[in-house]
Amino acid sequence: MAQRITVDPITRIEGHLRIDAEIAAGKINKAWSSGQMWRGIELILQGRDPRDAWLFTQRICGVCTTVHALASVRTVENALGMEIPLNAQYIRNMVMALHTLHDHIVHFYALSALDWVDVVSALKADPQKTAALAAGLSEWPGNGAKRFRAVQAKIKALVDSGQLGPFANGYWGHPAMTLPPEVNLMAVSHYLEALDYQRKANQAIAIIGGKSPHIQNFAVGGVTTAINPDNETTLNMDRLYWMKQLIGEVRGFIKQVYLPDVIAIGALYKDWTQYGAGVTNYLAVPDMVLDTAGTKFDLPGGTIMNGDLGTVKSIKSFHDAYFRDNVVESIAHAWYDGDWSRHPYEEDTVPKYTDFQDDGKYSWLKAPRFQGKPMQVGPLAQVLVGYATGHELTKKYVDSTLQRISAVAGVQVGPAALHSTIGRHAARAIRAAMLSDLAVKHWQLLVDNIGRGDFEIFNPPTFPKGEQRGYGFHEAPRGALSHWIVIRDGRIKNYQCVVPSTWNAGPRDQAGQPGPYEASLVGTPIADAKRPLEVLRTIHSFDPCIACAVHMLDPDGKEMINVKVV
Ligand code: NFE
Ligand code: MG
Repeated sequence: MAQRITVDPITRIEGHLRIDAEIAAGKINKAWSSGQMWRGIELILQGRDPRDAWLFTQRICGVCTTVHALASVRTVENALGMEIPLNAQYIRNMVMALHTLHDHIVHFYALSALDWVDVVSALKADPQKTAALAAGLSEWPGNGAKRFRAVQAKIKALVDSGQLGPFANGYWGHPAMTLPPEVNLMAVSHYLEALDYQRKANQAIAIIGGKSPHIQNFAVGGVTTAINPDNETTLNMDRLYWMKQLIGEVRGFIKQVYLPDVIAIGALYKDWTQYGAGVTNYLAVPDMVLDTAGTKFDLPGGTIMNGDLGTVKSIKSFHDAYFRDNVVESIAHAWYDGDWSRHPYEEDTVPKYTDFQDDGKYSWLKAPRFQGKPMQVGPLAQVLVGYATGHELTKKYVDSTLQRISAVAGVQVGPAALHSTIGRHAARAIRAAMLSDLAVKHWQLLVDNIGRGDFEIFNPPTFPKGEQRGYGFHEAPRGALSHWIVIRDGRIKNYQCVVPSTWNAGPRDQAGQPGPYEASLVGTPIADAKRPLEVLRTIHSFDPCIACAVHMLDPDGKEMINVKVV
């Protein structure tokens, strides 16, 4: 008989996510992903000035704090047919890249590494051997035996005190935790260092964005970051070089710690390249824009269908009709009134809660579809689109990463292995490496442009009478994010956010097609139904953010059950 498990809430994520899974013969054969919170930001926007939308939408999330700001200003600019100055593009790109670097570091270490790394096992490691192993992976100066011994002493003090602090409630000693103690010790040491480096990325954002989280320097039409090399209170060379220093430090951590860790851990868990593929239709949007109109980009976007890289189709500009015309959201299984499937310009958001119904409505998330198909979004989508289109930077990092994984694993690991739980981690680390290079590049583009005497940052928007429609996208840390606006006489008539975690975590649609989380769990073995670590591994590999996905609050203060086995 099938056994049903409910994991509610999934922890180490933003927001409230419930996963239900049916297990038969030791494997998941059916799964449901349910967003358990609702916020209604889209409704708050109705009737407001479109120039304010970015400030409201940015509050959708405290994790991806910049991404809705960026998507929103692009959306209004698209509706008004505006271009923005080059400096504004570069400044927005720097915010985007640095935010992503911060986010990917936090995700790997704080939010998902402990699904793979057994903290308690690190006590058994030999620090000398750990240093030798780490030296074989990278030249990071923090990888000495002295440091590892100190980290081990810190873990021991925590364990002896009986208060594990951030490491409480892990599945320590779980049979699916198979890393050698030395790798565990190295990873815990890097977990602690990651806290410093994610902060440095945020510090760089604050220099250019006023503060972080939640930057203050965007505007419809550009940015409000005044540039004057001779003024102490504006963006000047002093601040730019401070940023450059921080970018360099973060880049060092990504190349010498994060990417090598993912390579080592991915190789040692190579079985997990066989699980978690789920939906292999992929969607990514282009980003790191290079011109005023949004027609040239440093990171490519497009779609791939059925895991076949030969089907790749590019999304080329901020005005791309292929993207604009093919997005819909379905509410057939979501707690909204109706059962329609509509284009975002035509949508509404009318909450209507029922209970959790396996075959009916069971989530606050809508189900986005592209040409009627569920799509997986995120770093893996962008990396695969780049790889399929021959994008040089992507190819360089994918090929070298797969070679290094193969060397550690002792078997040839090819690009097909990326369609998996481990593949999502590998792609995120690859994307972080690419963005650390691009942050340096766009810093230079900004400095060169200022050096040419261009201090322009803003084109004022004007709102004509009547109706305008527009959309804007951004490749956020969790994937393709788009906002859609209908403006009427200078006010917001309709505003819809179609968000990365909604693409990935959304429920079934009217045709019964499961979303990416749901599909990815099917076939996953579960060693111990009372401690479903494997569910966490695959769900965390997407980097869930439910605040983004449903843009709300749990109003009824329901009891939070960790795991319920029925
Ligand atoms: Ni709140 Fe966010 C958006 C999502 S970006 S984390 O948009 O999903 O990574
Ligand atoms: Mg929405």
